[in-house]
Amino acid sequence: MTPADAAPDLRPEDRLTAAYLIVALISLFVGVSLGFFQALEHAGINLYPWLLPVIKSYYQGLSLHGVLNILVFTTFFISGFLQFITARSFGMPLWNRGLAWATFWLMTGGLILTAIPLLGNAATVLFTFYPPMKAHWAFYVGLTLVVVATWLVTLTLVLTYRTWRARNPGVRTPLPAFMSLVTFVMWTIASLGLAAEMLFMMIPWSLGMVAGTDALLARALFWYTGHPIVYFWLLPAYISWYTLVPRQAGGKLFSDPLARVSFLLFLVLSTPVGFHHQFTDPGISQGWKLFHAFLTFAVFFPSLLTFFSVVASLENGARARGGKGWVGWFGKLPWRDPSLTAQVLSMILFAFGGIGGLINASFTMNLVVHNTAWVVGHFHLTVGTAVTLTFMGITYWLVPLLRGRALWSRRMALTQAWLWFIGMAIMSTAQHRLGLMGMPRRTMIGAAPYLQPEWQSALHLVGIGGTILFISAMLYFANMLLTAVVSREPSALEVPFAEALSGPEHAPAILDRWRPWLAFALVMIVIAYGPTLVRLVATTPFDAPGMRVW
Ligand code: HAS
Ligand code: CU
Repeated sequence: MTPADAAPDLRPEDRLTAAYLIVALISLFVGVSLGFFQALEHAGINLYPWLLPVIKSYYQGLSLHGVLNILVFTTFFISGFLQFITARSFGMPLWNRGLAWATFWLMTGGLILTAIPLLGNAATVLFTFYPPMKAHWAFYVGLTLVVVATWLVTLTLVLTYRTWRARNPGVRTPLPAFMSLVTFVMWTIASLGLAAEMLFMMIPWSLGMVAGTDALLARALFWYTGHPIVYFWLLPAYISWYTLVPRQAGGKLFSDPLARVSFLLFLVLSTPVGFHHQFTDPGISQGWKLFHAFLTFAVFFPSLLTFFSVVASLENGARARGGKGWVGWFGKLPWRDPSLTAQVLSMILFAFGGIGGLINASFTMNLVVHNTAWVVGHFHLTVGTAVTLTFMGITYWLVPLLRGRALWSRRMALTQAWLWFIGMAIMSTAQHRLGLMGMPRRTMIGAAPYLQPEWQSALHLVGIGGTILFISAMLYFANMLLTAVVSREPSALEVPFAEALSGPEHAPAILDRWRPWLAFALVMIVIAYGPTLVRLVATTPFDAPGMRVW
């Protein structure tokens, strides 16, 4: 064997990732298309009669929009991307390709099972599916299968890591693989709440095996998972910002050890904060809510570390390209590269999303914004931009790499990224303002008798921003489709892994160990959730009957 062919063939991993991306992008396509109708509805243009008989109501569309965009698109994209990144950064195939493919099919099977009642208007319960709204059992079972499949992805990553570790004792885990592992391990701990809600409450209840359920316990279990899930979406974007973007910007990562610290803090702090979604729920003591508020401020910190690292790395790249001045270097970033442009634009909006998050988390301030359009503005900057636009930016190199063909159009991609940035800036600013004026979220606002005249101008901006976003999305999907099907120019891209100014050899050994951090994470969860969950389980009467409100 010559050294050249000693490198393992990772094309099977590429095909697996491609399969995940196809499902992810189809889901996103349907999801964002429905978002367009919502934005128009807010601007006074009700096109829902056109969607009959497929989509029967605003709320059915909104349920599909939420589930497909933030549960399905994210989960499939992340599973495909992180398995790819892990295999590439270890330079090794996944532990067992049969298991990896079986996982993909299980996840897809779960998605199909979820989609049937959603499309049939039997699960119009929004992505949070709060009881006593009751969906068809297939909705809950399907989503549970998707979650079980994500655990199998964790298993694949862990076993791949152990194989690598056996061959490389004493070596620091490569940063991209380390971060991928942290992401899936964090998610596996975090998803236990959702799994418990499904297995012990929603599934038996929807199958008619038990007569009643309980809204508060279900919400507590949901948000146990529902906050850390946002970091399950965000950390893969951070993986790109830390380990790929610095190289794309022409520079190096500021510090490898600092990046590890940030991810380990997410492992420890992501979960014990879920009550910040339940500040207004009765039945949870103020003291525990306040404790979760403080821990939310703590989990803000690793994002501040990330802000610092990413700006330092971008600056390093821009200065290497001749950038000068305190802020002038920003213009010297390679703005003609759509992958980099999309991701840097997503960071800028995320800075504002983060500030809004702090306002949400501030207990008493939350009373002003809770359940208003403000929250919708917040999460369109975070998951709708930091995550989605970053993932789009990643596909601008990843899809050409997987397909072996150049991106169909660089200009179209650049236009797309800027339109997303502009459209989202307009739409989300308007949503924040509407929230402050008291406009509720999750409401077919054009049909609301209490629609206030002073909301109108901002509502029009929601429609305009939403339209720009829709155009951006269509440019994106066209470019992806043309790259996959029509593009003929060969491409020989590599994964743009970045080097670090301060490399892994500077990382203390504790940053490459698992047990202490896992133990710390579990202790935090037991402290933050134990007393409340034990009390709720012991005292809850489980007597709420199900309702179909649609
Ligand atoms: Fe959030 C509600 C608090 C981050 C998603 N959030 C939501 C909901 C979603 C969501 C979907 O405490 C609605 C759920 C529902 O349906 O009810 N959120 C926070 C806090 C953070 C935060 C403190 N959220 C996210 C992320 C999300 C996400 C990330 C998705 C991916 N959120 C809340 C709270 C609520 C909430 C309450 C409940 C509200 C309610 O009443 O219902 C923090 O993690 C944010 C940290 C972020 C930063 C920013 C760092 C910036 C970086 C970019 C660098 C920029 C560069 C560019 C380099 C500290 C890393 C240069 C910059 C220039 C400006 C030039
Ligand atoms: Cu949260």
